[in-house]
Amino acid sequence: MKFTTRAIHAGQEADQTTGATILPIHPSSTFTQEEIGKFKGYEYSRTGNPTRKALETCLASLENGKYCRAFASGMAAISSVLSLLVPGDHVIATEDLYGGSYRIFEWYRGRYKINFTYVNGNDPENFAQAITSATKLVWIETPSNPLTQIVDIAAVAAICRDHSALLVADNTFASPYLQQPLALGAQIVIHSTTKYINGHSDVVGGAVITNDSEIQKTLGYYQNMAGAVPSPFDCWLTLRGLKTLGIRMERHQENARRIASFLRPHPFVETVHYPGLPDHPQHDLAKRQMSGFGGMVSFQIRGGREEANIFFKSLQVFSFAESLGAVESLACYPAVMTHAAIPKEKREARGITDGTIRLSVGIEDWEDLINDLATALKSAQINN
Ligand code: P1T
Repeated sequence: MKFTTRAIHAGQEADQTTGATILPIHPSSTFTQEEIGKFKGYEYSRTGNPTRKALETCLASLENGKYCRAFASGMAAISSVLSLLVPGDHVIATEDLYGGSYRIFEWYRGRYKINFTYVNGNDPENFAQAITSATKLVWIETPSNPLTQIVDIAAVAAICRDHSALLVADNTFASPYLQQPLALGAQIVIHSTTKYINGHSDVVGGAVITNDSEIQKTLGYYQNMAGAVPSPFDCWLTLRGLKTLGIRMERHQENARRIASFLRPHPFVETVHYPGLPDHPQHDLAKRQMSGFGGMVSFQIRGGREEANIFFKSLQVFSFAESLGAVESLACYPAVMTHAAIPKEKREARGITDGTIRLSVGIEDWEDLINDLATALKSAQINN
């Protein structure tokens, strides 16, 4: 079956006892057992829950994976993958990545003697240069947060294979609708389901998908042990959001394409980062490994914090807020918000300056979005 059919039906058959067409929310924390060791597949909701199971089945299907574990946040999903590491292991990560991922990596470096090397993800050769016999994981974000850099998943997967390292792809920006890293050779896909997968800014969640039964087993052990599981209601809301992922992504990227084209020649805009622009350095690669360019656009204004602040305060349709991937448009200031955990010199060296603005383009009418940006840019420019 094709993508949207699976998004609507996978893991969500009619309820066997009542015939309810829509999956019930199972809030029960516990499940009555028939006798010692005999029960209907569920014992206790930290370990497993039917509504969570439906979400996990659907997400595994959409990533073309065998297994999925859902978590209470994207960060909890990331923590579960880091539980595969032991002291002395080495991890290579893309240097453009979510500030919270950087924060937890640095925590692991300090506390657990795990070494991290950050590389520019633009060129697979950078991964080949950094890889050692101690490298256990290679962690990529593609498109990356916030500068939308693209990593060649298949090329990096081949390097990982040669060195027995696991390739982990954070697929949050693309969503499984536009990119499926397992098919390109990654062993693990993670998501902040808070973003496009849920799509309505009303749930925080995460997920890990894999085809490897050993990894699945360890993640399941960790999920039950650490207990950062999503509530049944959050799983249900996420499944509801997921049904429209395909049509939302089409609209997100159509609006993003128009906005990137509007920003590109604007006199107060220095650079625009959007993989759909023909002059994006990895436009051709994005075209090859993705089926669309997504809804995230970032840009540098010809100004700094003061001008950026005027821009944000002038917005009427875009909300000035963290997060991304929902139906409403959001504008964010990475230097102080999503990427504040990265020290200033490192952040600026990686291209996130006081003039960097990130847009999560929603599904509103594009004319209203462009008018909003035009007005806010004008206000910021006058002040410059
Ligand atoms: O916020 P949470 O659901 O815990 O997910 C963490 C996370 C993981 N990976 C990527 C690529 C992310 O962007 C995030 C969260 N990002 C934001 C909150 C943000 O505004 O960028």
